Amino acid sequence: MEDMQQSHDLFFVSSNSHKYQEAKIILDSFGIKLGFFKSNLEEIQSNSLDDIASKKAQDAFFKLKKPVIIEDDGLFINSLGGFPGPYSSYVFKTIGNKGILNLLKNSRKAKFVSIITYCDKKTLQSFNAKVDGMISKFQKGKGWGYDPIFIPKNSKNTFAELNNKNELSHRFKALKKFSNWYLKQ
Ligand code: ITT
Repeated sequence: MEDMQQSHDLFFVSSNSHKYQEAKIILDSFGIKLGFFKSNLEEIQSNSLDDIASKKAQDAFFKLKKPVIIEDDGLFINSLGGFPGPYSSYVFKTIGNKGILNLLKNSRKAKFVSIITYCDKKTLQSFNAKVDGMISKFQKGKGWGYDPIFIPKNSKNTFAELNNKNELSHRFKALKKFSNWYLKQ
Protein backbone atom coordinates (compact mmCIF):
# COMPACT_ATOMS: atom_id res chain seq x y z
CA MET A 1 0.00 0.00 0.00
CA GLU A 2 1.48 3.34 -1.02
CA ASP A 3 0.07 6.65 -0.03
CA MET A 4 1.23 10.24 -0.33
CA GLN A 5 0.42 13.85 0.33
CA GLN A 6 1.32 16.10 -2.59
CA SER A 7 2.08 19.35 -0.79
CA HIS A 8 5.38 18.53 0.91
CA ASP A 9 8.98 19.16 -0.12
CA LEU A 10 10.33 16.26 1.89
CA PHE A 11 8.90 12.78 2.40
CA PHE A 12 9.53 10.09 5.00
CA VAL A 13 9.39 6.71 3.30
CA SER A 14 8.71 3.71 5.53
CA SER A 15 6.36 0.81 6.13
CA ASN A 16 6.12 1.90 9.77
CA SER A 17 3.69 4.74 10.51
CA HIS A 18 4.85 4.98 14.16
CA LYS A 19 8.27 6.06 12.96
CA TYR A 20 6.70 8.67 10.69
CA GLN A 21 4.42 10.05 13.44
CA GLU A 22 7.42 10.66 15.69
CA ALA A 23 9.64 12.02 12.90
CA LYS A 24 6.89 14.45 11.86
CA ILE A 25 6.53 15.86 15.40
CA ILE A 26 10.30 16.17 15.76
CA LEU A 27 10.88 17.86 12.38
CA ASP A 28 7.89 20.16 12.95
CA SER A 29 9.73 21.47 16.01
CA PHE A 30 12.65 22.39 13.70
CA GLY A 31 10.31 24.04 11.17
CA ILE A 32 10.48 21.25 8.57
CA LYS A 33 7.22 19.86 7.18
CA LEU A 34 7.35 16.15 6.48
CA GLY A 35 5.07 14.15 4.20
CA PHE A 36 4.59 10.38 4.38
CA PHE A 37 4.98 7.84 1.62
CA LYS A 38 4.10 4.42 2.98
CA SER A 39 6.12 1.77 1.26
CA ASN A 40 8.01 -1.44 1.97
CA LEU A 41 11.57 -0.61 0.99
CA GLU A 42 14.17 -2.99 -0.26
CA GLU A 43 16.26 -4.05 2.75
CA ILE A 44 19.57 -5.64 1.83
CA GLN A 45 21.11 -8.15 4.21
CA SER A 46 24.16 -6.57 5.76
CA ASN A 47 25.88 -6.15 9.11
CA SER A 48 26.09 -2.42 8.45
CA LEU A 49 23.10 -0.21 9.24
CA ASP A 50 24.79 2.46 7.09
CA ASP A 51 24.76 0.26 3.99
CA ILE A 52 21.17 -0.83 4.62
CA ALA A 53 20.09 2.80 5.08
CA SER A 54 21.82 4.03 1.91
CA LYS A 55 20.20 1.32 -0.21
CA LYS A 56 16.78 1.99 1.37
CA ALA A 57 17.12 5.72 0.62
CA GLN A 58 18.05 5.10 -3.01
CA ASP A 59 15.12 2.72 -3.40
CA ALA A 60 12.80 5.31 -1.80
CA PHE A 61 13.98 8.08 -4.14
CA PHE A 62 13.64 5.74 -7.12
CA LYS A 63 10.02 5.01 -6.14
CA LEU A 64 8.92 8.58 -5.33
CA LYS A 65 11.23 10.72 -7.50
CA LYS A 66 11.15 13.44 -4.83
CA PRO A 67 13.55 14.32 -1.97
CA VAL A 68 13.18 11.67 0.72
CA ILE A 69 14.46 10.61 4.09
CA ILE A 70 14.37 7.07 5.36
CA GLU A 71 15.34 5.72 8.75
CA ASP A 72 16.99 2.49 9.73
CA ASP A 73 17.10 1.56 13.41
CA GLY A 74 18.75 -1.13 15.41
CA LEU A 75 18.59 -2.26 19.02
CA PHE A 76 22.05 -3.51 20.07
CA ILE A 77 22.27 -5.60 23.27
CA ASN A 78 25.80 -5.81 24.70
CA SER A 79 25.58 -9.24 26.34
CA LEU A 80 24.19 -10.70 23.09
CA GLY A 81 27.13 -9.39 21.04
CA GLY A 82 25.05 -6.55 19.61
CA PHE A 83 22.09 -8.76 18.63
CA PRO A 84 19.53 -8.04 17.17
CA GLY A 85 21.28 -4.96 15.65
CA PRO A 86 20.66 -4.84 11.88
CA TYR A 87 18.14 -7.67 12.29
CA SER A 88 15.93 -5.77 14.76
CA SER A 89 12.92 -5.65 12.48
CA TYR A 90 13.01 -9.40 11.78
CA VAL A 91 13.63 -10.29 15.42
CA PHE A 92 10.74 -8.10 16.58
CA LYS A 93 8.41 -9.89 14.15
CA THR A 94 9.65 -13.35 15.16
CA ILE A 95 10.54 -13.64 18.87
CA GLY A 96 9.38 -10.12 19.89
CA ASN A 97 9.93 -8.43 23.25
CA LYS A 98 9.07 -11.60 25.18
CA GLY A 99 11.69 -13.56 23.27
CA ILE A 100 14.35 -10.95 23.96
CA LEU A 101 13.53 -10.83 27.68
CA ASN A 102 13.87 -14.63 27.81
CA LEU A 103 17.36 -14.45 26.28
CA LEU A 104 18.78 -12.08 28.89
CA LYS A 105 20.37 -13.14 32.16
CA ASN A 106 22.55 -10.56 33.90
CA SER A 107 23.95 -7.67 31.95
CA ARG A 108 21.12 -5.71 30.36
CA LYS A 109 23.11 -2.90 28.74
CA ALA A 110 21.92 -1.91 25.28
CA LYS A 111 21.78 0.94 22.82
CA PHE A 112 19.25 2.10 20.26
CA VAL A 113 20.76 3.40 17.02
CA SER A 114 19.07 5.46 14.33
CA ILE A 115 20.35 6.31 10.89
CA ILE A 116 18.50 8.91 8.89
CA THR A 117 19.47 8.99 5.22
CA TYR A 118 18.52 11.77 2.85
CA CYS A 119 18.41 11.16 -0.89
CA ASP A 120 17.62 13.33 -3.88
CA LYS A 121 18.82 13.42 -7.48
CA LYS A 122 22.39 14.32 -6.57
CA THR A 123 22.82 13.86 -2.83
CA LEU A 124 22.98 10.84 -0.54
CA GLN A 125 23.74 11.82 3.04
CA SER A 126 23.43 9.90 6.33
CA PHE A 127 23.19 11.04 9.94
CA ASN A 128 23.42 8.65 12.84
CA ALA A 129 22.86 8.80 16.55
CA LYS A 130 22.44 6.50 19.52
CA VAL A 131 20.89 6.38 22.94
CA ASP A 132 22.54 4.19 25.57
CA GLY A 133 20.29 2.35 27.96
CA MET A 134 19.15 -0.97 29.41
CA ILE A 135 16.65 -3.68 28.65
CA SER A 136 13.98 -3.83 31.36
CA LYS A 137 13.19 -7.06 33.25
CA PHE A 138 9.55 -6.91 32.19
CA GLN A 139 7.58 -5.12 29.52
CA LYS A 140 6.43 -1.80 30.92
CA GLY A 141 3.98 0.65 29.36
CA LYS A 142 2.01 0.55 26.15
CA GLY A 143 4.21 1.51 23.25
CA TRP A 144 5.11 0.24 19.83
CA GLY A 145 8.07 -1.91 18.84
CA TYR A 146 10.77 -2.21 21.49
CA ASP A 147 9.46 0.79 23.48
CA PRO A 148 8.10 -1.37 26.37
CA ILE A 149 11.54 -2.94 27.05
CA PHE A 150 14.03 -0.11 26.40
CA ILE A 151 15.04 2.14 29.32
CA PRO A 152 17.18 5.10 28.22
CA LYS A 153 20.17 6.07 30.37
CA ASN A 154 19.38 8.24 33.43
CA SER A 155 15.74 7.13 33.43
CA LYS A 156 13.77 4.60 35.47
CA ASN A 157 11.10 4.28 32.81
CA THR A 158 10.90 2.60 29.44
CA PHE A 159 10.41 4.60 26.24
CA ALA A 160 6.78 3.43 26.39
CA GLU A 161 6.29 5.07 29.80
CA LEU A 162 7.99 8.38 29.01
CA ASN A 163 6.08 11.40 27.80
CA ASN A 164 9.23 13.04 26.45
CA LYS A 165 10.60 10.20 24.30
CA ASN A 166 10.65 12.53 21.28
CA GLU A 167 13.04 14.89 23.07
CA LEU A 168 15.71 12.31 23.81
CA SER A 169 15.33 9.33 21.49
CA HIS A 170 17.81 7.96 18.93
CA ARG A 171 15.36 9.28 16.30
CA PHE A 172 15.35 12.80 17.81
CA LYS A 173 19.16 12.93 17.91
CA ALA A 174 19.62 11.72 14.32
CA LEU A 175 16.88 14.05 13.03
CA LYS A 176 18.46 16.98 14.85
CA LYS A 177 21.75 16.34 13.01
CA PHE A 178 19.83 16.00 9.76
CA SER A 179 17.91 19.28 10.32
CA ASN A 180 21.08 21.25 11.05
CA TRP A 181 22.44 20.11 7.70
CA TYR A 182 19.16 20.33 5.72
CA LEU A 183 18.31 23.85 6.83
CA LYS A 184 21.70 25.05 5.56
CA GLN A 185 21.15 23.60 2.08
P1 ITT B 1 10.93 0.55 7.62
O1 ITT B 1 9.87 0.24 6.62
O2 ITT B 1 11.15 2.04 7.78
O3 ITT B 1 12.22 -0.20 7.42
P2 ITT B 1 10.80 -1.02 10.11
O4 ITT B 1 9.73 -1.12 11.16
O5 ITT B 1 11.22 -2.27 9.42
O6 ITT B 1 10.32 0.09 9.06
P3 ITT B 1 13.53 -0.56 11.16
O7 ITT B 1 14.10 -1.68 10.38
O8 ITT B 1 14.20 0.76 11.06
O9 ITT B 1 11.99 -0.28 10.78
O10 ITT B 1 13.40 -0.85 12.70
C1 ITT B 1 13.93 -1.96 13.33
C2 ITT B 1 13.02 -2.43 14.44
O11 ITT B 1 13.16 -1.55 15.55
C3 ITT B 1 11.52 -2.45 14.07
O12 ITT B 1 10.95 -3.62 14.63
C4 ITT B 1 10.97 -1.22 14.75
O13 ITT B 1 9.61 -1.38 15.14
C5 ITT B 1 11.88 -1.08 15.96
N1 ITT B 1 12.03 0.32 16.36
C6 ITT B 1 12.66 1.31 15.68
N2 ITT B 1 12.59 2.48 16.33
C7 ITT B 1 11.88 2.24 17.46
C8 ITT B 1 11.44 3.02 18.55
O14 ITT B 1 11.67 4.33 18.62
N3 ITT B 1 10.75 2.43 19.52
C9 ITT B 1 10.48 1.13 19.48
N4 ITT B 1 10.83 0.30 18.50
C10 ITT B 1 11.53 0.84 17.49
